[in-house]
Amino acid sequence: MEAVVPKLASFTFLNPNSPLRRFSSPSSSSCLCLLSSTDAVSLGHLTRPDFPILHQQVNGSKKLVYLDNAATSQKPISVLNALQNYYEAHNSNVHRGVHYLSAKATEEYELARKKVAAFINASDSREIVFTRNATEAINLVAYSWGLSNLKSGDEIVLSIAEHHSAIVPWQIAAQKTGAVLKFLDINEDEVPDLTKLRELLSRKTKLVVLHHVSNVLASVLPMEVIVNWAHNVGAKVLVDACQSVPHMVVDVQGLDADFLVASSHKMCGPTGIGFLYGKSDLLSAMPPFLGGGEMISDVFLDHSTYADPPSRFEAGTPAIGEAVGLGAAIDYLSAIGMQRIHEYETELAKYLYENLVSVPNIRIYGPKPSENVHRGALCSFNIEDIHPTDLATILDQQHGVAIRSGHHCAQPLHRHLGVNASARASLHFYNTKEDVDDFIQALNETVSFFNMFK
Ligand code: 7TS
Repeated sequence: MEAVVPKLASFTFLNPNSPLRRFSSPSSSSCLCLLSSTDAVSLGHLTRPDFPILHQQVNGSKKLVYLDNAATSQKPISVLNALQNYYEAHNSNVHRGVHYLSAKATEEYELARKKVAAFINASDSREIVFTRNATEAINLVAYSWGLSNLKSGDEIVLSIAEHHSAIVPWQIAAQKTGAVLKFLDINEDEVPDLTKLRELLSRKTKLVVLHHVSNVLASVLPMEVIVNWAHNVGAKVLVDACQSVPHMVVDVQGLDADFLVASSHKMCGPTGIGFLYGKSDLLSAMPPFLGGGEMISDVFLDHSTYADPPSRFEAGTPAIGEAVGLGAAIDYLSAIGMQRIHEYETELAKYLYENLVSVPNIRIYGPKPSENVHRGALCSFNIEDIHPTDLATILDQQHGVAIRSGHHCAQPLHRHLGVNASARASLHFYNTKEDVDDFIQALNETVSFFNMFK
């Protein structure tokens, strides 16, 4: 069992019934047994009271079952509270004023950076650059590192299962530099083919861009091994950790990742902020991405000199309140413990898969779970002769179940799978087996409804 020791004592839960209120004192030993894996009460039931949005009826009087967490996660009261508190007590611009509020806002903004660094085990908080989201973080690397390091004939290795935000910026960088994109296929188990990856890697490879956990296939890549292979040919690695950082322990030093990106809104934090982790020697050698205030050292009429990272990459007024909210989300996740979240979600994902597989005429994408194959906490699927958007619409309107349908910003992957869209149910730690049961029952009823018209 993991020792769950809250890192910070300061966060608060407005919900008086929240079991996690017990975490508000770091000296409280009761939390260790309350959240042990032998608890009769699941992590989902324990944490649900902290998410006000989950306790509502939608589309008339249907209980909301929220299973669209891969698109965005819900926010606990402590995060909502941190945002409100920031705007009520400390709102000001950062890094510029000498007055009290500006100093407070700067302190909170920089504390959030430290929390992100600690959360992913970066060796220095200056290795964390705040961006609008993961997409902007990838673009930052593509425009700054890519345009200054890639030349004609260099190769960038990606997989066909990447999110568009990990493909399109590299298409642009390749068009501008003459670099070539090499795509890794998925194998018959529907995971990126790692045997082929070894064949694709060569001295020409300058960068490998891969997801840690796929937002469609739910496959989990052995990133530590991949980074090692890439480094052996002298390539850098950018890890798209959008679907891993919110759900498991991610250790950038353990992975030896060169760059890693994630979005706050998928990790119970606010929208409008994400981050780039970059090794300090790489960030220090990179030119600015955007020009403006706060990213400079000196400005003359004909040229400027630039600040050190991370300021060099944070032009203009940043998302200060959002950073504070992200810090609160990290406190919340850390108080539960990422290993515990991962274990709970792995069980729940298994339960989802096992129940989903018995739905008539279903095709679930991605690897089959087994003792050696663990899937992320989501299932993308199609049911014969039913369009996934029709399915998602009926599930929402008739049953209050929120899932996503579409290509999930992974068109090349869907094309490879022979479809142009899929339905996707995705979990987070505040979901319960009852949510899965409600979803499966609603899905079976919806399938029967559509079958009446066959
Ligand atoms: N990479 C992966 C693996 C993702 O799942 C997403 C978002 C992104 C990058 C981009 O994140 P953003 O915050 O910059 O937009 N994925 C999804 C999804 O699967 N459904 O909606 C957003």
